[in-house]
Amino acid sequence: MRNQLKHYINGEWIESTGSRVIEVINPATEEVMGKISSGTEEDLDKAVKAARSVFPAFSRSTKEERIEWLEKIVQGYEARKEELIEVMTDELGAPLSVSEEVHYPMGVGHFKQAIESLSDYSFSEDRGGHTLLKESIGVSGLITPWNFPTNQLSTKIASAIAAGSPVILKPASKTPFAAIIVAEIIHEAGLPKGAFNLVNGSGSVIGNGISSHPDIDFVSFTGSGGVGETIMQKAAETKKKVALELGGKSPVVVLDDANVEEAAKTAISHITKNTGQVCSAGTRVLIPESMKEEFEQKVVELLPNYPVGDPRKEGVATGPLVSKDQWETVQSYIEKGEKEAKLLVGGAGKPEGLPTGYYAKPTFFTDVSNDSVIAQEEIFGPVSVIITYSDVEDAIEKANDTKYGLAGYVVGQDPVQLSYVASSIRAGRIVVNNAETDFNGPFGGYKESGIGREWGDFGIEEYLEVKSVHGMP
Ligand code: TAP
Repeated sequence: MRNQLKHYINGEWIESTGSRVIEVINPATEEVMGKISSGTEEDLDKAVKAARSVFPAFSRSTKEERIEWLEKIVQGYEARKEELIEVMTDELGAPLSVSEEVHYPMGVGHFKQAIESLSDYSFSEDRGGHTLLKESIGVSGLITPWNFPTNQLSTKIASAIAAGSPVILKPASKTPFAAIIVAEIIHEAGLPKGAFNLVNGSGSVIGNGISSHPDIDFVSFTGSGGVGETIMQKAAETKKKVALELGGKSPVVVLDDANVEEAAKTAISHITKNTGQVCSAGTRVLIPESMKEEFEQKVVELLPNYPVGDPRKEGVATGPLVSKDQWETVQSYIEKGEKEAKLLVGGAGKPEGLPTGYYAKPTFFTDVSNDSVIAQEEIFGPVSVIITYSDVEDAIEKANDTKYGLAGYVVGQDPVQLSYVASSIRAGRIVVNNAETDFNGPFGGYKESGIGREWGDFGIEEYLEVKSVHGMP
């Protein structure tokens, strides 16, 4: 059992002022793997006070000091790599290979990127008629989801440290233990007391408290659209800035010169990696009418190469969903899909031989209309829809016919068509032919996918205010 009933406030682990606890369930075994404290408003207040009191000094720390802290955090991450991988597998259900090849490098990658971004960053600029100063925004509240236990909080923490903004982190209650290890790593890195605080607890108490707290200047949130809306409303009371990274229903546009096998592999990997619990997953596959049959055959043929099973077992590509609630939500969408469209592969219920654990069958629907529920709503599970298009303009129109705009994917060969489609999709991140992730590429959404950007230079700027000084001596 991994119990941590304390919060990390002002440089030390302290008892909660409340006695309630939250049980954390391993989604593969359905057993309790540990407990955390359900923090109180008083706990949050203590953390805010600590952050507020270190703000003057932390916001004036030098670039070199910030780089040194970030470097020590990278070293700490590397030293605790194995433990982080195991914890993420146990609390989220990600296969060990996914924890090692996706979650771990993304977590540490943001700290490395912040070091690189900072090295070339200038917090002051002579703009002729005035001098521009970029200054820490103040105290930041970070609210993170469970689907990427270290990636989501690392991008926020790395950017905040780079900008000299003290933080209070509230990680998702379903996946708090990777965050606790990160807090221990940050402690070892020797940040000034109060610059980093971790308060565990429920969204309704700690998340809500962060959003409305008068001494918090900025809230960076990643999660569902509904909670994003609540946070914006709460933040409005004190006019604080918010950055919201919400969901998506991202298109994968397969061009008519694409290699069908590559296109099918791309579509499959979007719903099997992390069991489809990825905000930027490409879950609407747009294919030319002429390619439909061949593409469907390839999907059915290749899907068994991504086996579902125990995330600790070698060779498993797809683990369980994070929780019973998430499993039920996904099942209800699959049942809806069976009414709205044609089931190509997968379907409702648990995969054979996996009675325990929140496992779902990777599922593709075909003959899907872009205005159906399964084509418009974020399912956040291993479910994809195949939609046909007549020509590239039709593909672009359908790709953009969504309230979301987080990401888009294009698969094909002709560079002119690839770049035309990439520039026509209204989304914050486009990936052409499975290109590698650049940690300096801004991440965030158009439309209802959110407000603001994370990652790299743009991520740091979220934690900065700009000041124009006229007549600077
Ligand atoms: P959310 O409820 O949005 O949870 C995300 C974070 O917000 C968690 O830390 C949560 O705390 C906190 N929170 C909950 N209520 C809050 C409130 N009123 N004020 C402030 N913070 C609050 O996500 P979920 O329930 O875990 O997942 C539901 C759906 O959200 C998923 O099915 C998926 O569609 C979407 N989702 C999107 C993303 C991304 S990356 N965009 C990530 C996860 C989920 P607790 O953990 O304590 O509840």
